[in-house]
Amino acid sequence: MLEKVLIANRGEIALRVLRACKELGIKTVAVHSTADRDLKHVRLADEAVCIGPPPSAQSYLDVPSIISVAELTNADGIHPGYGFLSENADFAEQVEKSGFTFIGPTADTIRLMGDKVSAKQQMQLTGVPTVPGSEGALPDDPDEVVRIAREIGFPVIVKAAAGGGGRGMRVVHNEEVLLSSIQVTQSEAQAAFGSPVVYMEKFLQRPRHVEIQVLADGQGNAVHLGDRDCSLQRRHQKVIEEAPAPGIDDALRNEIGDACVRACLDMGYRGAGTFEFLFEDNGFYFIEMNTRVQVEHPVTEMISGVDIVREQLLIAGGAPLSIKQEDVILKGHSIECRINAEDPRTFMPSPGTIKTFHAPGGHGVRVDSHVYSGYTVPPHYDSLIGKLITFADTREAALVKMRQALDELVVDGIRTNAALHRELVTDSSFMAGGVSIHYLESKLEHER
Ligand code: MV4
Repeated sequence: MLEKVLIANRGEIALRVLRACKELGIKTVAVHSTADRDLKHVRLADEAVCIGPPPSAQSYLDVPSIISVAELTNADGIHPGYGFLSENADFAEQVEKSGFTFIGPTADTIRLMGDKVSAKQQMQLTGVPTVPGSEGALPDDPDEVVRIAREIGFPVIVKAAAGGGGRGMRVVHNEEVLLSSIQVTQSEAQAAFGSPVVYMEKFLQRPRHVEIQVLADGQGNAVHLGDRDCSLQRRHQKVIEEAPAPGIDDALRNEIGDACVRACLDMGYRGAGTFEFLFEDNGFYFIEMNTRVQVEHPVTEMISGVDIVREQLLIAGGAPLSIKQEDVILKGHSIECRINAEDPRTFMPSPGTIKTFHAPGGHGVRVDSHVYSGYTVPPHYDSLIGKLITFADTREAALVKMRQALDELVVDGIRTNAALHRELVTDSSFMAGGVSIHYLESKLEHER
């Protein structure tokens, strides 16, 4: 069992990790930048150490500083949260080489999944369905590339092997621009990621983003906790997520979930993880795996009753998974609205001091937020100030609760996207369930 965990993150997820540690009797160390002295988890942690100035590169991404603090405070584990160093294999490796436990998978697993070509190949080994496309990286021979594209059929999408999350990809609609598009994507990939390797897939035109949550202990045990629909997004930033994904029947959900579990066992996966799929015409197509806890993990917690962060800590402490698949019973429906400090028209970050903050509450309402009246949102980090999560027997009832929660929410002094959420939870297409990844952007385009 871990005794003291260093939380290498900030904001709501740092608070989420701190709470799970406290419940397990694990001591906590907060590391923070000079801009983050007033964060709630910094106040609540057993120890807090300032590691640098506001820019992330000099604080939350400063590996030597973070490892030094772990040494100085005698921490035994490091929780990376999401973003920052959470999917940095070199960080995980240095943490482990310094004698600490990285709360996540091994560096080798992070590396395998970080390369989108090797991740896809790993899935094909186990029989997780992937998007039809090139077998691995694209070859240099232009004739061969054209042959592959013809076989897939246009439109195709060219993606950087080192990309992910929407970075380094390009849709190609016909053969005339194929080779030049590949070259541009390769140059961009080289500049952005230091690797020109690209691969090709069939471009799915109107998919949904559906992902599967897993937990594995690296000792031969793994479970899935069902799916989440994260299709409501703008510029690859998720806005609303929900579990389960509407309109997908349990047999299909369990079939894909079981395939993800087999993939975990095959690669010796350890920790919490998410398999991302595109879902179209009732079929799942793997695109990427996230080897961290995700922003939207609470909706899965609500319908499964499993505390995902607690499980991460227990697994990292060496405990075998306490849950078996037959113990996982998914019940009800949960929705999450991400509340951002941003301009409602331009979506530009809107930092500043929150004069008044009132969180909603009541039966089936959860608020994961680090902010409070008088808190100043710094301009240096992402604009998420909290997550409103509701849970009820049915999707309709969870939506009713979300409307009420949004009505109760007060955030005065800064601009937020609360009005957008109030609009979305009464939008007839969203209410019907199952909109595609393009729905929000096209709605915003038509309205503004
Ligand atoms: C795709 C796709 C359509 N077809 N791949 C974007 C983020 C990255 N994780 C993969 N992405 C996509 N890959 C094929 N073969 C469309 C997207 C995509 C997308 C995916 C999930 C959520 C939002 C998205 C927004 C635009 C494009």
